[in-house]
Amino acid sequence: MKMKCKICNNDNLVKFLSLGDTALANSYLSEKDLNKEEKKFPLDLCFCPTCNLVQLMYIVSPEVLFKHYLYVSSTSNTFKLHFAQMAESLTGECNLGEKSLAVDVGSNDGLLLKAFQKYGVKTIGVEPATNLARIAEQNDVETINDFLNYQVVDRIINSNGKADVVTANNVFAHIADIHGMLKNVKLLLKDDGIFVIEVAYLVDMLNQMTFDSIYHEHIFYYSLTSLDYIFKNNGMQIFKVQHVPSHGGSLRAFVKKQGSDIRVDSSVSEFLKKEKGLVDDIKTYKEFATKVYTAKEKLKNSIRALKGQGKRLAAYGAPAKATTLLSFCEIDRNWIDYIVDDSPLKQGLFTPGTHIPIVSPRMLDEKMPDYILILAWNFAEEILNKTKKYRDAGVQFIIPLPEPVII
Ligand code: DWN
Repeated sequence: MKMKCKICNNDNLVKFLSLGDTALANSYLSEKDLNKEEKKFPLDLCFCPTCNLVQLMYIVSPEVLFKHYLYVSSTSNTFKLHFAQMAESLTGECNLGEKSLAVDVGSNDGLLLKAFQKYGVKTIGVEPATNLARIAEQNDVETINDFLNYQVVDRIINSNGKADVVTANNVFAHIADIHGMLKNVKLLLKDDGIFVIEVAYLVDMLNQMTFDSIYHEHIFYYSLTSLDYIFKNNGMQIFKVQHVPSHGGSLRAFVKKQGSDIRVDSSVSEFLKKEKGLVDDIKTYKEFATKVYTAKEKLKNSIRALKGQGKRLAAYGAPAKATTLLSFCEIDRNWIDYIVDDSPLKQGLFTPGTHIPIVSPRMLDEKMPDYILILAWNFAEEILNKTKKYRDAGVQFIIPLPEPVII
C-alpha cells in the first residue's frame, strides 16, 4: 500500500534520502544490553509535493519513543538561558500575569514553566516520560504524566480553566497525529490565546548539512511553508515567526485561532517569500541527499586518518543526533574511545547502534585524548569554554558538520 502524507493524505510522496536501518536515537544501552539484539528501523525521508512537508516514511510508536526519556532540557546552560528568555518575552508579548495559565506540551523537566513561574503565571506541564515528569514535580512544576489528549485537556480545563498560552518546544515534529494534537490545543486554548511552537528549521538543516537531526523522534522537518499549510487547514493561523539559534537553528512560530483579532506580522510573508522556489522543489532535496553522502565520506575519512596516525579520539556530548551521525558515518568504539556527557542519566550507558561508552568529564583527566569530536555541535561554544584546560594542554577539537573542522 502506497504511503500517504500524514498531513494532506497525498499518495505521491517522493523518497529522497535513506540513512539505513538505525537504532532509536535516545535508546541508550546499559552494559547488560550490549549482548542483546538491538532493534533498528528504516530511516528514510520523503517529500510531499502537495503540502511541501518533508517527513519520515517509517513511524515508530510514541509509547516506545517517549515513555522513558533520557534527554533533560536543563543539562545545558545555553538552554536554561534560552527558555528563561522565552518565558520573559512571552510574558511580555502575551501580557501574562497572576491570572494567566501557561501549559507546556512536552514539558520535559519543567525548565520553561519554572521560568514562567517567576512572573506569577500559573503553569501546568504535560510530559509523557514518567522519569522526567517526576523530576519536574520535584522542581515544583505541576506535571500531568501523559501525552496531550482529550482527557488531559478536560482535566486541565476543569481544574484551571482554558490556557492563555500553550507552548510546544521541540515537540511539534514528534507527533504523527498533528491534526489530533491541534484539535486538543484549540480546545485547551482561550479564543484570544496564543500557541507557540519551536521546531528545528528545515532550511538550516539544508544549509548546514545537519542531517544528524534526522532520527525516528523527528517525524516532520518543517519549513514555514509547510507549517502555514498545516495551521490554515486546522482553523489556526501563524501571526508571527522568529528565527532562533537553538538546536542549530529553529523557527519559533506564534499561532492564533482563526477569528482572533491578533494582527498578522510581516515576518510571516517575508519568510514565506524567502522559502519560495527552495522548500517547494524536489530538486532541493535530491541535491541535499547527494551532499549528505559527501559529508559522510569527509567525516569518516578524517576520523580514520587521525586514528591511522595513532591518535586517541574521544567525543563530547551524547545527543540523540549523535546516534544518526555515528551510525550513518560508521564511527563506533573502534574509532572513538569514549564520549563525555554531563548528564548523569546518560553516564555509564552506551550509544545506540555504535555502543561507545558514555562517561563523566572526569575521564578527560584519567585518559586525555588527542582529539575530541564535538557531537553536541549546537553547544560547541559552551563545551569549548568548559574544556579550555584540555585545549591549553594541546587537545584539539573537531566540529563534524557541514564538514569536519579541527579547532
Ligand atoms: O528534539 C529533540 C532535541 C531538540 O533535543 C529531542 N529529540 C532530544 C534532544 O536532542 P539532542 O539529544 O540531540 O539534544 P542536545 O540538547 O543537542 O543534546 C546535548 C547533549 O550534550 C546532551 O546529552 C547533554 C550534552 N551536553 C553536555 O554533556 N555538556 C551538553 C552541554 C551543553 C554540555 O555542556
